[in-house]
Amino acid sequence: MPAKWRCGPFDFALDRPLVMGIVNTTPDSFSDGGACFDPRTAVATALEMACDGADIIDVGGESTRPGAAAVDLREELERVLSVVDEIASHGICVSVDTRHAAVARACLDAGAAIINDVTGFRDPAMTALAASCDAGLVAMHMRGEPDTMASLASYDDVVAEVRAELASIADRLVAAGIDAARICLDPGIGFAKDTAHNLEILARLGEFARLGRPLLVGASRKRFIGEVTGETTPRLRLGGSIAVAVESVARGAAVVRVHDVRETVQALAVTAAIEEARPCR
Ligand code: HH2
Repeated sequence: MPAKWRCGPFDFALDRPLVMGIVNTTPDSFSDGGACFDPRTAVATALEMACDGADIIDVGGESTRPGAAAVDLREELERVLSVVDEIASHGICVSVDTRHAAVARACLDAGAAIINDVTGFRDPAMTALAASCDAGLVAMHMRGEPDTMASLASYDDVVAEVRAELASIADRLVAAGIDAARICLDPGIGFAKDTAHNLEILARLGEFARLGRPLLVGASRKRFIGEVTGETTPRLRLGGSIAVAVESVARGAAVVRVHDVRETVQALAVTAAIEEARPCR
């Protein structure tokens, strides 16, 4: 695993897994149905997550679930900007989850240290912005758009193809002058992947190590956990979400993106202690 992930003023030594807490300032996210739509609740939730051990808070103002209502730029900015500003003012590492360069730019100015782009910096304006700043970058794999991605979930070898597509995203970012040490890659669980694809990616996560970049896994409360367990309420998928976080870290993930920070931090601490206690490591 690479030794470091550079994110503006935050330099993460990747000697333990990082936990990224999710704060969706949306009325319609699949996982929490608007729990943090109110900016004061969003900030309070983020501060609580930081106290519970989150290393990064990921703030998003647009749901990417299939069928989500489109959000115009002004609305997205209004949802995220004051929240990012307030959380960052507490010295917390904030990531902005956006596909839009104008939103990312404003959030960087407000103190965000990471841009998390589910489209893998597909928009040239996003790549140009990334090249002009020193923020950390999360480049996620997806195909198409949230509304079309399900029809593009067709692979001969999902791991080989997603890995190759992530490699070409990383190459494109480096060719644009971006220091590779700023780049974190994400296979995009649930984005243009069905349940079998998600499970195979998780089972073979170790094969992404050859990309030479830290890996982020965002599986928390996602539909495939419901399909495996029969649990239809996203909020009640905590057990499955923790299982995925623990298994992802065991297979080399550097960052897990989760809704339930306190429980995930606890699970990872116990797993790490068990690993520590193993003789002849
Ligand atoms: N998943 C979601 C959103 N952003 N970013 C990264 N890097 N990786 C992910 O897997 C990822 C992401 C979707 O989850 P959520 O934010 O909980 O839901 P919604 O898009 O409905 O707001």
